[in-house]
Amino acid sequence: MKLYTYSGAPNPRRVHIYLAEKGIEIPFEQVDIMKRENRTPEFKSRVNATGGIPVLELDDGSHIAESIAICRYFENEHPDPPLFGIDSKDKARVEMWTRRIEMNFMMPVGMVWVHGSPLTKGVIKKQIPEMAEQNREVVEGYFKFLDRHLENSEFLAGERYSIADIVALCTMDFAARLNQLPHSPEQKHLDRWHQAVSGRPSAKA
Ligand SMILES: N[C@@H](CCC(=O)N[C@@H](CS)C(=O)NCC(=O)O)C(=O)O
Repeated sequence: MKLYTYSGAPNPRRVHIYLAEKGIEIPFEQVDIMKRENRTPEFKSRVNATGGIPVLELDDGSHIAESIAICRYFENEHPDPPLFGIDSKDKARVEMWTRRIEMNFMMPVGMVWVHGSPLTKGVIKKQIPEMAEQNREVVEGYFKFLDRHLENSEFLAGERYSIADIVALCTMDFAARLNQLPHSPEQKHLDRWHQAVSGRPSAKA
């Protein structure tokens, strides 16, 4: 078993944090996405047809792509500590927040990255600066939404740290570090949460 990854990229980081929370160690193989190593015909035909990383290679030679699917695989194999919820309601809330963060938060941050970063300029056919600007506003609005939610909730899905917090942390750090989109320290509930999840040893993964 091994994980195809790229240090610093937000989607692989989800899996690294998740594995650190579980205390699971597996070998990694770096795939340099800036050099497009994940887009070679060989990688796409053998490892992941859609080209994204992370990808988990199992001992039978098969592959699982999509960061959340990889974490779910490990959740089934190593249920403790539970990071996808503990009962029907809790599991549904974790799912709800994970989907919200992926679709309503990571997606616009990704649009800022694709259409606004000099690092992606040579990769997409045409950057549309208006797309970056528009999505920047969506992200700023989402910070406010999260701040309001976290006023009454310790973690995103309630009283327990979960995969939803991992996905949100990776998205926020990606927004701040690579897209010049930090939250405001005046958003004190979001800031409290961010400091708490960043202070966990797993956040260094
Ligand atoms: N939905 C996928 C997204 C995978 C993805 O887009 N990964 C990025 C790195 S954060 C990537 O491979 N980018 C380079 C590329 O798409 O060529 C997941 O959750 O794993």
